[in-house]
Amino acid sequence: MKNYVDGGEAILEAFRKLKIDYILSSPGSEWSPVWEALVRQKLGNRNGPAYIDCWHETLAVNMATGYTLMTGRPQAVLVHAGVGLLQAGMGIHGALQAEVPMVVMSGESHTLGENPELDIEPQWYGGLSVGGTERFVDNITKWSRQVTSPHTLYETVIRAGEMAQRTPMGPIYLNVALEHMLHDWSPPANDRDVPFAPRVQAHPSEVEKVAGLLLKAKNPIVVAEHAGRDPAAFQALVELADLLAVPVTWGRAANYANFPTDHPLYLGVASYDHLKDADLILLVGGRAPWYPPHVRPGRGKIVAINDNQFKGHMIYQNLHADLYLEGDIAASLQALAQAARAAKVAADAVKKRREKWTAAHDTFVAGLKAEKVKARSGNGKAIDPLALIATLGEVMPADTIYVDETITHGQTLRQHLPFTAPQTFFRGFGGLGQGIGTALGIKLAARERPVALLVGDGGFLYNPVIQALGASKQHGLPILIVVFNNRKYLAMEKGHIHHYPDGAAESARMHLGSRLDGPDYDALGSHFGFHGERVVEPGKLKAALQTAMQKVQDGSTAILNVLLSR
Ligand SMILES: Cc1ncc(C[n+]2csc(CCOP(=O)(O)OP(=O)(O)O)c2C)c(N)n1
Repeated sequence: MKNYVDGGEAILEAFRKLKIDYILSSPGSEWSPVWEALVRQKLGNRNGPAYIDCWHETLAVNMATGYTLMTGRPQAVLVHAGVGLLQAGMGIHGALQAEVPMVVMSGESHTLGENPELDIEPQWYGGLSVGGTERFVDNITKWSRQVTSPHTLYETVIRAGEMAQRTPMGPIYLNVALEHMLHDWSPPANDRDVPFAPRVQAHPSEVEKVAGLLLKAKNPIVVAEHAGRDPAAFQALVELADLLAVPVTWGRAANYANFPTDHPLYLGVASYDHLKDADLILLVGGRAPWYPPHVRPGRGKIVAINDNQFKGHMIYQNLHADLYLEGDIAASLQALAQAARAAKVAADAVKKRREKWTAAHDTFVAGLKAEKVKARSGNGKAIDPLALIATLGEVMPADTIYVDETITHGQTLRQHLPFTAPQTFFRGFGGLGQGIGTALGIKLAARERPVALLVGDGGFLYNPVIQALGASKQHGLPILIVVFNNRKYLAMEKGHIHHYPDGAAESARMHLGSRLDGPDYDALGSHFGFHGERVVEPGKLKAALQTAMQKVQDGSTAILNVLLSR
């Protein structure tokens, strides 16, 4: 056996130094140098990243995203040349939007068979190599470049991993020539352990300013849009809210569980009516909190607390911020809590505030309950989406991680499911079709917790379903998939009617782009021996969900195809 110490080893060694746990990949022949290095790693019993082969590139990127959302640690994705990169593009765009760090790589040949000393496979000549693949992903990555030479390969990968973790976090793409990977490589004389990116904190003087406003405020309120992505920030927000009896509403476009839904200061999702009388609004992890953007939600001062306030991946933002606390969200919230503890807080005022908002919380919860009762009391013929959501809330264990890829049902499930701990809710970014991969990546990071993907029938069909189910089987990642099946792309119909309420389509009830005659979603898992059930009757829903959950707990993915009334 020959030991090739080449560019493949350089890449793997860089991944090891970056403490990457997984290489998520969809294969291409440029990766034989890395496969060689991985096999040597295995034969030599060396520690290093595990390799996961995926049958689709979007899936590979989505799994990396899910894993990083749970752990905070960036992973590596290897795809094939320009073609694999195009397939990966959907996931890369989602990762950019979600500010998820990762290193994505693909390669082409540069010599194309013209170097007599290097016998390159002929496929690279004649179309597979397009040149400049980094341009495919230029505006959907944080940074994308070509690796300049075999001599810069190792440090370029290290730098990509380090850069990806810096604010704004995001995917970095490297186009690496096959020839660079086949080239001999000498490990650096002075290699180093690469540290994770440090947390960057707001300056104490800025904290002091905001703490001053907060302590003076009579009616402060928190809008938490992406606060809960970091469990530490979730906890810090609970602590701060508790300390000063500041109520919290999740933002209108929350993609994470931001604050416990059973907390007496919790006011619901997008409960913006309360903002009208607020004299201070703490916008925590704001991305697109107000809609329409130009409408200011109240007269109170707005303080935006975030690490990355102005998101370069968005074409437009209007935060209406009067003040910024910039830096790690958890650290900012902890510093505010510390300042509040150090100051003399008017206990009476805080007590009164707590009573007022606890009453508002109770009213809100009673309203939710009434909505659920109504949804369940229907005519008994069809399952109301809220009846499904209510049943999920009853049956699923408290530590369930929900991954949401529904559309018209999304706001209802955010409002009604119990999210009492951090990392219990994730909603993906970007286009449809990424939910299963994200859920699998989350499961890979949290094997001990139940993971449930909630997805519309339309959204489900954009996913690489077979490939994802294959990954679930191959890598032992059982998840529950609940298809919210209304036999429609309902959002398309609603959007059409919104713009043409009395148009031809609505008058004739002829909505193009809306009808969806999908397959038996519950049967798709049968190829892998997975459980599936089609649920039509409301009376059978609970038992079906319990059975499906039992199957998941026994190690099998389960698909519940629930036919809904709307
Ligand atoms: C990749 C991609 N293609 C198309 C769309 C446009 N789109 C947004 S919502 C939607 C309908 C989704 O249908 P479904 O998941 O069944 O949810 P429903 O609208 O019925 O609630 C479509 C097609 C998209 N967001 N992403």
